[in-house]
Amino acid sequence: MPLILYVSDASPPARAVLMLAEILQLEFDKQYINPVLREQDSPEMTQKNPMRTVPTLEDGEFCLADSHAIILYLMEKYGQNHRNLYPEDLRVRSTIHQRLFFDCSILFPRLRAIMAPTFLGKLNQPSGSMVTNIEDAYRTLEAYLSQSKYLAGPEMTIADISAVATVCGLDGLHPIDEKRHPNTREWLVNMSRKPFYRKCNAEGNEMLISLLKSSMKNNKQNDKKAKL
Ligand SMILES: N[C@@H](CCC(=O)N[C@@H](CS)C(=O)NCC(=O)O)C(=O)O
Repeated sequence: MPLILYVSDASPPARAVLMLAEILQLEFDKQYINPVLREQDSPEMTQKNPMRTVPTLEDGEFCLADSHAIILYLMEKYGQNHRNLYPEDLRVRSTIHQRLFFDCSILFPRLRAIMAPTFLGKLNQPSGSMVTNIEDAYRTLEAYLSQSKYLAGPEMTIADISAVATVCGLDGLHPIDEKRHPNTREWLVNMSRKPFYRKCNAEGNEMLISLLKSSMKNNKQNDKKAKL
């Protein structure tokens, strides 16, 4: 039975899974869901994933939500020949887990805090506190990346693949200042040159940024009209 992945090209966490799948040479039956149209709220999707988010993985009878959980599942099940992406050393592995939780609990929510109200027509530019939160996340990234070339050590791991899908979106909205965060900028440039990034992430990220910027512009015009 083929693996089914419910995705949206604009979704950063969906693209993180697609980048890993590209490295592992996994084939999916991709089912496209448009989160802006709330297609994830259908009864069928709600049953598969009560959180109603993309990506969602279906492997036979088994359904799994959250890109980080999906990435770990795919690594355990299909990653035997790519152990460098998820080394067995306890401390390295624990650092990888912490960086994945950092993406899940800090980085992505700070991008989503802009995405959700923008697509609902309620935001015409990131607020001061949104920008402060993004800068705070960049400071943490910079601290990690001043210790090592990649997020969990000298080699690229699943932590980098997961985080880069979010960070490129944040950078599109609030660019990483090279002077203040030189290691983060260098890491992003390095990651964005990798073949799996070009194939599975670059276009979707551009689509997300331009969609967000055009929605903000529309929201601004609508605000002006409402005030007339
Ligand atoms: N932590 C989750 C976040 C998933 C998520 O929020 N995805 C967005 C699309 S980028 C979504 O499905 N949003 C719909 C919603 O939250 O209702 C993951 O890593 O998969």
